[in-house]
Amino acid sequence: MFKQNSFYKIILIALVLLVAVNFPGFSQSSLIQNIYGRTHTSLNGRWNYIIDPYEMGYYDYRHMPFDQSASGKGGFYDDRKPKDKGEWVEYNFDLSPAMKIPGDWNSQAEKLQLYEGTIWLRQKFNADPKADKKYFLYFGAVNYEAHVYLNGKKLGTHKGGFTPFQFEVTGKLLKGENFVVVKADNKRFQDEIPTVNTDWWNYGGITRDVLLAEMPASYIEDYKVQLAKGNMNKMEGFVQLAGADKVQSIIINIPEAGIKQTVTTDATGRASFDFAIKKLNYWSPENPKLYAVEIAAASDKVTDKIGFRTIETKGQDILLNGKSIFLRGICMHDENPLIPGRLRGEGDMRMMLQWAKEMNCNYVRLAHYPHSETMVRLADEMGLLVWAEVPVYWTISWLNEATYQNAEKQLSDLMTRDKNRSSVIVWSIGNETPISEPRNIFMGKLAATARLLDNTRLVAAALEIHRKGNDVVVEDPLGEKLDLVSFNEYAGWYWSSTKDMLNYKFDIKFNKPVVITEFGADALGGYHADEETRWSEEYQDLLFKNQFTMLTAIPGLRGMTPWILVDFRSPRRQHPYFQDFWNRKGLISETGKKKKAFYTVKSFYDEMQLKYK
Ligand code: GCB
Repeated sequence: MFKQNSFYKIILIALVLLVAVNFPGFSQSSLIQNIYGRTHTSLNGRWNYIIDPYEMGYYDYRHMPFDQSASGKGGFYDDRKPKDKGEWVEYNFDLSPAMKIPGDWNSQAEKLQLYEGTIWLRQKFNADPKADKKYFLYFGAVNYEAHVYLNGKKLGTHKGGFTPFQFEVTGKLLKGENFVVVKADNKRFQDEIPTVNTDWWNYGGITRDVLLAEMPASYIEDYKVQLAKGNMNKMEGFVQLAGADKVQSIIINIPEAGIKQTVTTDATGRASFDFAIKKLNYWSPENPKLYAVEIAAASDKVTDKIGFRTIETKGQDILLNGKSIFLRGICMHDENPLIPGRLRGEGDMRMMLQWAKEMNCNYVRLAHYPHSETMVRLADEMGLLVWAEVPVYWTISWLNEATYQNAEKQLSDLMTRDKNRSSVIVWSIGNETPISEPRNIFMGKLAATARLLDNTRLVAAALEIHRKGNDVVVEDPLGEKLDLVSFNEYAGWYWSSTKDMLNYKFDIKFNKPVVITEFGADALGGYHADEETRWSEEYQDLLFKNQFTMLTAIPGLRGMTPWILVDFRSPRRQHPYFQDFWNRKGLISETGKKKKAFYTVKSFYDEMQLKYK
C-alpha cells in the first residue's frame, strides 16, 4: 500500500514538474539556461539603499501592505510620481547611501553587520527596447525574500536566498531611463528553507549579479547536453524553446568532436534527443576538457562550454568515466575570509578553488546551499568535482507542505541552472536532518524529485551518526534512497578525544561508497600549544592524523570533505578569544594563512592519489 502510494506521488510530482517547466507564465521555473551566454546588460554597480526595519515602505500605519494599492501609489518602489495625498514622502533614494551590488549588506556598513530585516535598493539604468525582442530581469540571488518593482510597478516576489530568478519585462521597459527597486528581507523564519538556526552568517541583500537579458521573440530557453548515465558513447538531452515559434529545427553542433545533429521541437517547443557518439576527450579533474557546444534554432543561437563525463556507483566504488576514483575533497562556504562577506566575483572564487587545488583536492563540497553559477563554471574549468547542496539544514518544518514546496523549488532551480556542468556529480538534498517519520517522508520525496529531474548524477545527503559502545553506527533509513553513504562525524571534537577516537569502529549498514561529508576541529591560526590543547593548530593537526587512521579502516571509504577550507563567520561562535564570531575549523585562517593541518591533509591526499592512479 505504502509503495503504491509513493508510486502515485512520484507520478504526481513528475506531472507537476512537467507542467511547471512547460507553462510559459511560470516565470521562475522557466529560467533562461546559460544567462551569461546571452545578450545582456549588467545592472551591477552601486545601488542606493534605505534601511527599513519597520517596513515603512511596504505597510501603512494600520500595517496593511500598500505596495499594490489600487492607486498604485505609496511604497518605496515609486519615487517618480508627484507626492500627492496617500503617498509616502518620508524617504528619498537619491539622497540615500549606496552599496555595491552584487554584495551582501552586512559587510558594507558597520551598522548592518548583524542586521536582519528589510532594505530597499534602487538602481537606475538606460534601455532601448526593441519591438521584436523579449526582455528579462535576472537576479543571481537575493537573500531571502525579494519584492521587485520596475518603474514603480510590481513584477513579483521570490523566496530563497541562493537560487536565481527572473521576471519577464517585455513591454515594461521605457526608452531611456528606467529604475528597478528591490525590497530584500533576510529575516529568518521557522517554516523557511533554511530555517532559523544555521551555523553561518545570514548575509542579506542582492548577493549575486543582476542582469537585463535581451532575447529573440522565440528563444532557446533551456537545454541539456550530457552523456547518458554510465554510457560513454551516448549523448542525451533536450532543447526547450519559448515564444510563438515553437516548432523549429535545431542544430546541436560540437565542431571539435565532429558532432552535428538536427532535432525538431514539438508543439510545446521541446525536443528530447539521444544519439550515439564516438570517442570523446572525456572531462575529469586531470583533464578538464570543455567543448564549445552550439545550439542553433532559426530564431536563436547559444554557445556553451560543456565537459562530458559519466558518473555512477558500483558496489562500493565511484566510477568516473568507468574508472574507480577517490574523492579528495574539502567543504567550503560561499564566503571570502579575507574581506569578510559573500564571495564577490570570479577573483574571490578562483582564490578559494585554487586553495583547494593546492591541497591536492579533486573535489569540493559547496556547502550548505547553492553557490553561484560562476563558481560551478570555474570548477568545470579548473577540474574540481562538485557536491552541490540545498539549504535543507537541521530543523526544518517537516510537516508544512509549503516548506516542502519551497525546498523542492530550490532544488529544482539549482538543478536547472547547473545540469550542464560536468563538475557537478552529486546533488545533495540536505545536511544533518534528524531522523523522524515526517522528516523521512519529506527527504524521501526530495530524493525522488532529484532522481526524476536528473538520472545522470548521484543523489546524496549529509547524514548523522550515533554511537553504540565503541561503534559509530550509520543506519539512517534515508540512506536506502541515496547513492552515497555520507555523514558528518566529529570524533575528537564534539565527542571522544583525539586519542580515544582510535578505539572506535564504523558500523555502516549500506553497501555503497562511503564519502564522509564532515569532520574537523577548531584551531585559531597562529595559536600554538601541545597536541592536547584545544584551539591550537597542534590539536587540529593531531585530530586530522588520527581521523585518517580511523577512517581508512572503513573498507568502502571512497572520499571525504573535511570541514572546512577556511574559517568562516557564524553568530553561533561566541568564544571571545578563540572565535569572536568565527567558526575556526578552517584549514586556512581568516588571514589566508595555512594551518598545520592543511599540510597533513595534503600529504594524505597525495597518498590517496597514488593509491587510485
Ligand atoms: C556541522 C554542520 C556545519 C557546522 C559544523 C561545525 O555538522 O554541518 O554547518 O558548521 O558542524 O562546525 O560544528
